[in-house]
Amino acid sequence: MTADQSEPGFRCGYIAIVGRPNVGKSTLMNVMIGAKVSITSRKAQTTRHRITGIQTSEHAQFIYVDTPGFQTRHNNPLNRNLNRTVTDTLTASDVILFVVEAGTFGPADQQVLDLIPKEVPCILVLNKADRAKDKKTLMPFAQEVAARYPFAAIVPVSAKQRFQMQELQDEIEKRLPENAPIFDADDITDRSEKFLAAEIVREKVFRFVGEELPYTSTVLIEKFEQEGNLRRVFAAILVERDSHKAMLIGQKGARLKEISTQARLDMEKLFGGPVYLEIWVKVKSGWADNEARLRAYGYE
Ligand SMILES: Nc1nc2c(ncn2[C@@H]2O[C@H](COP(=O)(O)OP(=O)(O)OP(=O)(O)O)[C@@H](O)[C@H]2O)c(=O)[nH]1
Ligand SMILES: [Mg+2]
Repeated sequence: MTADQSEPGFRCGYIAIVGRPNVGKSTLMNVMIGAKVSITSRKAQTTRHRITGIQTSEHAQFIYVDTPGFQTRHNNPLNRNLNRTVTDTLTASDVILFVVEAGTFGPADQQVLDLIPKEVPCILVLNKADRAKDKKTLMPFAQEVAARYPFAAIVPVSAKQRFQMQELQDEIEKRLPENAPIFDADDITDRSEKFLAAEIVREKVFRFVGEELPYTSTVLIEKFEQEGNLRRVFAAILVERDSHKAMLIGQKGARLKEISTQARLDMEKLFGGPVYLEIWVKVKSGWADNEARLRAYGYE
């Protein structure tokens, strides 16, 4: 499919997805664009970068910008970086999706709401509506949150069950400015395969290793080569301590093997070809506490 740049009335714009950690922002973006470009997990603070996901229809191009969940607890350089990413994204967007969990609104949600610039239309998205035992409770909850801000629209959804995705897209589309498309019609992200490969490995660390380790580790792609359809990826997982290295590797290397296999399968699906993946675990303490190092690891 190609987007006709000369078509009158074509709409194109940036849609920021914001909210406190773990409300389902990344899951929502992936479903909206129909591909998994942003990693997700049960644990809070999974997303660490601004990630663009693009979807083009006959009449419009939707450029979603997934952001890290806004951090309210630890004031370290990594979290300050994440929060700056959220605030920068908000002012540069045409529409904002403010995502909350249907039925829950707390101080962390309010802190994000306080950041939203009044001049950008903001849609309240009540995600995880599948979890509401009694659907009748959604209405009063929506009204309670709506009293806090002049939202342009309110849409209950379930990203997981693909519920009301079209309704949400319609609400977004009518608020996008008339513009020619910025990206090619078949682009799904502006991120490189190398970046996406690192993110996929990081997701598996979140999924397969205990509570603390995912937050004190990061992933570097040391080499990314392509030969025909085959990608060769050499990744390093950086951890703070020797004990973390042992945890990642597991008994007789079993855990690292599981991480590698799952990461490779996801890469093959996303890149559409075979992947050879090697992962090494390296101890490098203090990587998250140093601004210059963070920049070197791709944090803005
Ligand atoms: N029941 C239910 N769970 C959902 C839904 N959407 C997302 N989740 C789950 O919520 C958890 C968090 O999802 P993410 O998409 O990683 O959330 P996020 O807001 O991007 O989180 P951070 O990047 O950490 O801020 C995952 O376990 C998802 O599977 C939904 O509609 N219903
Ligand atoms: Mg996320």
